[in-house]
Amino acid sequence: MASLEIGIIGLPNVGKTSVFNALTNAGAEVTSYAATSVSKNVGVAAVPDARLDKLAVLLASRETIYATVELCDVAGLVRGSGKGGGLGGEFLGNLRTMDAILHVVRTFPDEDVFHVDGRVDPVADAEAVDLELLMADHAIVERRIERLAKAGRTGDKAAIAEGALLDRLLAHLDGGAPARTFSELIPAGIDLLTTKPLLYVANTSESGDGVAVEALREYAGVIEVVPVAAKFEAELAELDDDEERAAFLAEIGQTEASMPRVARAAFRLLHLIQFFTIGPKEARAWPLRDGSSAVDAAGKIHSDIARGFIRAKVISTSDMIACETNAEAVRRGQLRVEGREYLIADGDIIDVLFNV
Ligand SMILES: Nc1nc2c(ncn2[C@@H]2O[C@H](COP(=O)(O)OP(=O)(O)OP(=O)(O)O)[C@@H](O)[C@H]2O)c(=O)[nH]1
Ligand SMILES: [Mg+2]
Repeated sequence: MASLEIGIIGLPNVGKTSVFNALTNAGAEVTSYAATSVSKNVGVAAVPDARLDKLAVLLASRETIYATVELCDVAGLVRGSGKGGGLGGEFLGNLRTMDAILHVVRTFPDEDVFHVDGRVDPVADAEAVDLELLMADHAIVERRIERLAKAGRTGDKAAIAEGALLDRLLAHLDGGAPARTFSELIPAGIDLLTTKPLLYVANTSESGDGVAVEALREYAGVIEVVPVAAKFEAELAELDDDEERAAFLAEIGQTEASMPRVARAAFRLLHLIQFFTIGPKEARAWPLRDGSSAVDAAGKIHSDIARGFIRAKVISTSDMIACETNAEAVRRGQLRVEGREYLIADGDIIDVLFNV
């Protein structure tokens, strides 16, 4: 994966762009452009990590390079989009290329901010958007079933079997459940939206909107809900003074900005971990799929490093912080030598010896 791409969706005017701004603050590059009738914002957000900050201090690294997430803020989802055509169809098409969906739901009450239905009801809003995604998938599965039925009439056994499977999937969708909870394997090449990894962001007021967020959590079930006071944070993002920003965050009961929280949720959702490379030049974080080996990690850094992999020196972040210096880590025997099959753990610091 080059950079993780996350698409922001939600009803019109619920604060998607405010969430986007809150998440992509502090030097993040934001470009705004209009493509036909869709105007979208694309921004790269760094994923701050306190462990990497500490390591950079220990090693006196000149630069700290965090992992990044690309966020794409598109126009609001209009009812009926799921049926395709016009802005809705294009909008949903944009989503298909994303690694994950971040669904923004308004919980903040504010009579001055227009709501498409004239009332603030996070569960009804979330349901309305989820229903559009479900309808879009429904249309795709239905079209595929029609095509398979034609092939099936010529006696194509595989087409008949897939058609039967898709009939069951369609019934599942008709019951209001997303494709991600369908118990059978969905054939490759069917690009559905309700199989995409999903996170909810509750766009809250400064008070946190406890009751509304709890209701949304209940609706979301196993899917994570991350509260973000978007308007408040987007304003904080304009402050240059870190301490001042921290003080404002503390006032609403937060110890950190929302980006690390959202990023951690997205990493969990996508089964991603991070490993670090550190030295006097830079301290750098690399996202990696959980369950990857040392040679996979080497390949993230450079394909040559994977090809010429000899061995990796590995130490966990906590051990390194306890040891403070490489020399001490060696003295305590905590700098392990690992082979190409070693499974990387979250927070491993690795140094690959390779030969090209
Ligand atoms: N009070 C309050 N207002 C907010 C909050 N978040 C967004 N708003 C306001 O809601 C309005 C819409 O915010 P946007 O971020 O533009 O919403 P959007 O979902 O991107 O809107 P569209 O792109 O037009 O669909 C603006 O007037 C914001 O100032 C919030 O947390 N609290
Ligand atoms: Mg917007």
